[in-house]
Amino acid sequence: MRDCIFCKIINGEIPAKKVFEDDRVVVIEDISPAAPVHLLIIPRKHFVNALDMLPTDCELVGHVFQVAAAIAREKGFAEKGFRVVNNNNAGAGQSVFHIHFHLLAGRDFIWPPG
Ligand code: DGP
Repeated sequence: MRDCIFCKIINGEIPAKKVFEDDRVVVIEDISPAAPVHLLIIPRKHFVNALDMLPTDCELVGHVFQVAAAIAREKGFAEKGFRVVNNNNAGAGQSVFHIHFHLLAGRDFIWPPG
């Protein structure tokens, strides 16, 4: 997708600190971390957000959570706890309109989120 910052990161046109990638997702460090661990799990396929997904995309969403859990175990914060957050549209805090999932860890979190 032209002019999509995450498509450009996925394609290597814009640099980012990649921590994992496979055929379906790329995981990068967030440029503006909100926790000691703040990663973005970004599907390679461009979806604007959850409203753009179809039932045939369910497996991809499951894969995102598998990747999140694998990273949590590998980096040692699985037992302490971590959060996976997906913002949909501006009112919920979405600022980049290519679907992504925040993986946050390394501090205590409050509920409900702000
Ligand atoms: P959201 O507000 O939910 O759409 O989250 C977008 C996140 O993307 C936000 O935490 C900041 C991050 N971000 C925006 N631009 C860049 C970038 O160029 N590089 C990286 N690594 N992260 C970015």
